[in-house]
Amino acid sequence: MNKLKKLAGLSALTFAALTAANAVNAANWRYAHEEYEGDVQDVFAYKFKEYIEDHSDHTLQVYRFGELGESDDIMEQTQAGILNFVNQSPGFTGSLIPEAQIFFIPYLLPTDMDTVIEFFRESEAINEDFPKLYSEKGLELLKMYPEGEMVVTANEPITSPKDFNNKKIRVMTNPLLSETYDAFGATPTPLPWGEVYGALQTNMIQGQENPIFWIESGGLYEVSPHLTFTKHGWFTTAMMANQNFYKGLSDEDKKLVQDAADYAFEKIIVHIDGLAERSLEKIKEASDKVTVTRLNEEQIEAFKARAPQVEKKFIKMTGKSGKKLLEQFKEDLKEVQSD
Ligand code: 6CS
Repeated sequence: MNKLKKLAGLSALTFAALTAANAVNAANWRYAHEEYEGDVQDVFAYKFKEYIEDHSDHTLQVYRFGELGESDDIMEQTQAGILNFVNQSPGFTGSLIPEAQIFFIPYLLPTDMDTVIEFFRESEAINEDFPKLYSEKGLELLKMYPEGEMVVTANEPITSPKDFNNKKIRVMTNPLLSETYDAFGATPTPLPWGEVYGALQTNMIQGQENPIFWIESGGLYEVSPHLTFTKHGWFTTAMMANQNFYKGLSDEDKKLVQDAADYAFEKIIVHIDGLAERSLEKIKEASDKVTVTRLNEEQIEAFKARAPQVEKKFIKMTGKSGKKLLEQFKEDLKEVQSD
């Protein structure tokens, strides 16, 4: 064999060895979320995947709603280490982390989108306190982000707490959200997502709350056509990793994961800008039964007046830790609102 051939042989061998080493180091991570193709959590997941796959040899498999079960199922699978990443909304995390219910104290978060986004970026409660609370449950919190303003849909327009009388309103499965709807005058009915459309269709429940994009994508307006903007809150969600998995990553991969979450967050902020307006247009085009009611200040006051009793329940449910978190939350809100 001449020298050149030998070298070529060697480099081919080295190349093959290096490729094999990369293949050994390259992992296929699993990530589940609670929504459908093209929805906010799906866009986040695919942006996260794009970053991971563009910046490493790792691959990411995304599972959407229903592929691995309900929200509680994908959380269990993540805690058990079967999944590496999960997007679970605080609406379903209340039994695991009671403090996550803070998002269901009505009228705590403002509805102005720029302020909400700044709050999520800057808040100490979001970026420092919550990661500690999730960590106690074996979860590495990577991002909390807003999906859209909450809107009530019902079988009639709602303009006052009186209109909620005798209406069963579906809530996500956290006890504080039940307190909120109880305070609003309704009969709260906790249900997992998979049962909501059917329950509305069969009149087992008479309403529910969700952001507009979800009311459109899930077709909720077909069975619950009266939309009311109450301005009482935002749908917030959280993306996290199994903590043992995360802690076992190299520093380089930890940074990759953090950077991918930051990248997906920036993309999602752009994605949700104007999303509610676009979704509402689609709803109006698809149905002539839909009505849209935007409460005026006086009407809002009637609901707002009932918020303090929910706040008290939150403190009762979460004790010292919840009280401290709420104080921090309010301080952070004050800071972004005074800018
Ligand atoms: O209402 C729900 O249960 C669902 N809503 C949204 C916006 N995302 C996922 C969640 O399961």
